[in-house]
Amino acid sequence: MSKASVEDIKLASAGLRGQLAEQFADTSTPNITEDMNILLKHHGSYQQDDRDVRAERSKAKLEKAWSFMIRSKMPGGRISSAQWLIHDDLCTKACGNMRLTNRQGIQLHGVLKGGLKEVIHNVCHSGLSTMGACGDVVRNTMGPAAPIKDAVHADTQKLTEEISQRFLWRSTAYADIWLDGEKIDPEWIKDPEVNPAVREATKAAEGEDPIYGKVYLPRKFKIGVAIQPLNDADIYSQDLGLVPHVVNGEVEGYTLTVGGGFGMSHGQLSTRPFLGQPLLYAKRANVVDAVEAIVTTQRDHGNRVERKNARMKYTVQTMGLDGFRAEVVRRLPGIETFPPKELVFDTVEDNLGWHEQGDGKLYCAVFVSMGRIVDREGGPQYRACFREIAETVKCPIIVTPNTNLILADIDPADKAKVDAILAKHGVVHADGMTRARKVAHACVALPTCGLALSESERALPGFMDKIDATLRELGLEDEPILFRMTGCPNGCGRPYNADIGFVGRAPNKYAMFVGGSIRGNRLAGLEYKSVLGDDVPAKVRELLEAFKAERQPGEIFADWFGRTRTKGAEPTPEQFHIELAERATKLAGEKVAAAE
Ligand code: SRM
Ligand code: SF4
Repeated sequence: MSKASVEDIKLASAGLRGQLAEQFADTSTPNITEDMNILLKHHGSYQQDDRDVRAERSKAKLEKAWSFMIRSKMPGGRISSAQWLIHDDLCTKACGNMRLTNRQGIQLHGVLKGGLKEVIHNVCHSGLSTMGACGDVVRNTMGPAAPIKDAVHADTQKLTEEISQRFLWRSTAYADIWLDGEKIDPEWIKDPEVNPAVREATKAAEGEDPIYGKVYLPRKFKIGVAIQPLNDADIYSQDLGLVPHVVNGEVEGYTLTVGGGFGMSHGQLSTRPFLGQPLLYAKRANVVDAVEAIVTTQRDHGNRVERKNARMKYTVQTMGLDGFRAEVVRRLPGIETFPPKELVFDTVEDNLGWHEQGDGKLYCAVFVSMGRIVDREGGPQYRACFREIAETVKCPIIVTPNTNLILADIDPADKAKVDAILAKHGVVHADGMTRARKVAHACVALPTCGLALSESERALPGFMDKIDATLRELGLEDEPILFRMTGCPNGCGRPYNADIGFVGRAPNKYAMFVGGSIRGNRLAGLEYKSVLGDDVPAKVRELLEAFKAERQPGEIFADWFGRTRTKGAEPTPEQFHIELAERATKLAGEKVAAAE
């Protein structure tokens, strides 16, 4: 029997229900079937196994060490202290720590099958949700992290919440499976803390999902909002980016960019990263409808045969930007759209340290190494530190797109208290760090990610120690240079628009992409196909030395590279389209052969 496709599995799932409840009720196995894992993603969880022990368990003829990763969604990264404490408590059900994600969410790893329901239940009771954190739907919507109290920041945050609410999948399955049917049960529905969006979505749907239909989207869909000149949500990497246009201090409307996305496969030219392109400008009142028109265009025109080419970036390439725009506009009868406004960005960096937020209060953006909230022996005690802050200062908390944490709404009288708690737990302010270190990020990779080809989160700090030494030696410690790493070409660490991106190929081997930009608006090219981990710092040194020698006064790394270098190999659009067409023909042939 041939394996069911993801499309078939979604179609047969009855609102993403499948046999999840039955399989999680079965205590005789530590895992679920691969089909159900596909559905589980839409509920915000992945089945994984501990890859550190995979080989030794296989040798001993033992089953893989199965567990589940669970991802909480919070638009714009906003989480209250009470919600933080619930997540911190849940670490005991997981591997003892949590991971801030670069889409401003939180992941718990290592949750056992028997514990997953309790974890999801508690996340929901905290007022957040895991619905649609993964899967072929609109994911967590990213937004500007800084809690600046002005009309523009208020509107961008409101927009992330409106989008999140509009695009939650609708089905009673979520509540039935994880909340004991509490979907319409007084206990949790009456809980004032419960996210109203989850409540509405879980009780609403009998029958077909009004936006997603029966087969949901062809692939994941990512949305981010950024306020110029700070591109912290990295909008060009998103399927859909939104940038407010401000008139007299108020948001008049948003420019929408489409077709960004980073996943690729090494050596397969029909897959490649793309940056988003400006599509149109819409007045504020019409923005969420315009987003829906884009999402449904992708729903109806995206590739449902080849998942490798199913992201909206390929739909935009295949239809052409003008063709795509025409289809979106056709879906907005009676709504006027305009040419996009010009967009100018400076950087994707977080503004670390203490700042005024505009209402007499302060916020403090705290550096978290690789986003891992863990108590390290002899190192920062992140978990204990943020637990104490949540318990005693009780401030709103924000996860940034660079996986740092912002403590918001701090009374100036409490600044010393917060500093004392940070210092007590060895969580130092980033002042002494190189500027490159403050923004460097690596994806999770080993030991939990099933797709990792090499180390990433566990490797980058070591790489950066050596790179930092070179930066200091060359007097470049305050230069904005964006380093990012991923353990495979899927690009979770967003390496393809970094100044320098390391992309895992095999254990201790990385492709090096160079020539993106800290502004997030240029793609890097493949400079070195495969570099041994030990040789990476020397390759970086060569680039930094050349930059130091050749730069013009005040010129940043990205501008120096753009002025003096031709980027390494990157498939031209022509090559890409030829490969894409060849692949489609091959797949169609295979389908006919299978049917015969
Ligand atoms: Fe990702 C798959 C982790 C952001 C592109 N990503 C995965 C999985 C779930 C592996 C899997 O499919 O089995 C990883 C789980 C590892 C683990 O053990 O935790 C994973 N991705 C992450 C996170 C945690 C990395 C991080 O350092 O924070 C990020 C979670 C964000 C969130 O809260 O939702 C994360 N992933 C990204 C980004 C960056 C972004 O979204 O801004 C990208 C590139 C942008 C894009 O989507 O194009 C990204 N992840 C992928 C892909 C490639 C998609 C593609 O179009 O080809 C995969 C693989 C897939 O979907 O088949 C993937
Ligand atoms: Fe895993 Fe690859 Fe994503 Fe890293 S980039 S988390 S290795 S899928």
